[in-house]
Amino acid sequence: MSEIVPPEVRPKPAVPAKPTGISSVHGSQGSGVGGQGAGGGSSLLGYIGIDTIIEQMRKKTMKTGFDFNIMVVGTSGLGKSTLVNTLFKSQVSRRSTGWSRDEKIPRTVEIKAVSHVIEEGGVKMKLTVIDTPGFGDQINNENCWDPISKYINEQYEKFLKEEVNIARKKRIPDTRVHCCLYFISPTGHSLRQLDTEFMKNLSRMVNIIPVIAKSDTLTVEEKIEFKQRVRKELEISGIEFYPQKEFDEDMEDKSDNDKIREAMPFAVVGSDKEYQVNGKRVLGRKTPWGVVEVENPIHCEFAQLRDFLIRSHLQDLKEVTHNIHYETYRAKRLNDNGGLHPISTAPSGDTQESNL
Ligand SMILES: Nc1nc2c(ncn2[C@@H]2O[C@H](COP(=O)(O)OP(=O)(O)OP(=O)(O)O)[C@@H](O)[C@H]2O)c(=O)[nH]1
Ligand SMILES: [Mg+2]
Repeated sequence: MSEIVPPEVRPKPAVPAKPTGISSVHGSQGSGVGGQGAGGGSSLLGYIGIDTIIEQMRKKTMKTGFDFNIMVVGTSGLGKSTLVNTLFKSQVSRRSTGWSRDEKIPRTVEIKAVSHVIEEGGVKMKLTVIDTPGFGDQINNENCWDPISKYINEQYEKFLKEEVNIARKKRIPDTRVHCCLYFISPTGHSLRQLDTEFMKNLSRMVNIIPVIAKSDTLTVEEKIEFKQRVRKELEISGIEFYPQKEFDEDMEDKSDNDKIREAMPFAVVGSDKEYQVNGKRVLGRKTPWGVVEVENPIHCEFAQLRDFLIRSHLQDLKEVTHNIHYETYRAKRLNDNGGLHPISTAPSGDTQESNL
């Protein structure tokens, strides 16, 4: 990734090698030149400091920060905008997205990106959530994914345009969609044809993460059964959702990702309202029989989804976006363009600028 790649080799290392006084190591082991460094304490098997790359990368990332962009899509009224608010108001940032506490979230009518720069432990992340209008309530829903795929491609195009510039920016603002949360209606039945078609189309250009919306409307058994059915139907339809099996790098990766794939699609509940439960303020949905707590893993899988997106797979989502989805777009685009001519972009509507 542009911002988290190892820093270039420089004459002076950012982190001093330790222990000091190690001279360079030439030739094969045991050639007898050890112990010639200043202080005489080094040997051929002495510490070189390769592991300091981690510290160097950490420092670099802390300085530059990084972008992470999540898009929410799905049919109308499934709680997409609510979940955007939930993400920002939950432990991700404890901030609000602009609606006041009692304001009702209006129906989304255009693609809208909301960003917050979140800082933790000295690391800055610009989290952008791209909210999209719900679809599926037209008589003809054919190609209803066009505005979404157009937006995704526009961000690739913007990045490509910056990359092929002769005077390139040191850090290209990354507005590319790193993952797309696809909201599935909690019907308890099957996926609708529109869902499978939509996901199939989009999974070729972006990381798709299916989620079951409004899971508080399902009983525990219904939820388990519905999740199983959705997984099966996704497999039958050949929809590759993230983390894609073909990109597992080794057995450890495969075993970790298998567990996640078996837990998907995460059944979430969204809310931006806070209630007092056992002396603590929690985000939740108040019902006559109690509060459904959004961040309580016993009540729903929102916290699991958030940890998966941010704590365990953020870097991988960015890498798959860059190395697979963007690369596919880039290769096609340069091929179509003869690979030589300057590329012109149409103005891309609602876009974001990095303010990191
Ligand atoms: N039961 C339940 N209701 C929810 C949940 N999330 C949102 N809602 C309610 O569902 C309604 C629609 O929520 P929105 O967030 O506007 O849905 P949307 O998907 O953004 O809708 P569009 O913008 O029309 O696509 C609101 O009344 C929300 O309060 C949930 O997890 N469970
Ligand atoms: Mg909405």
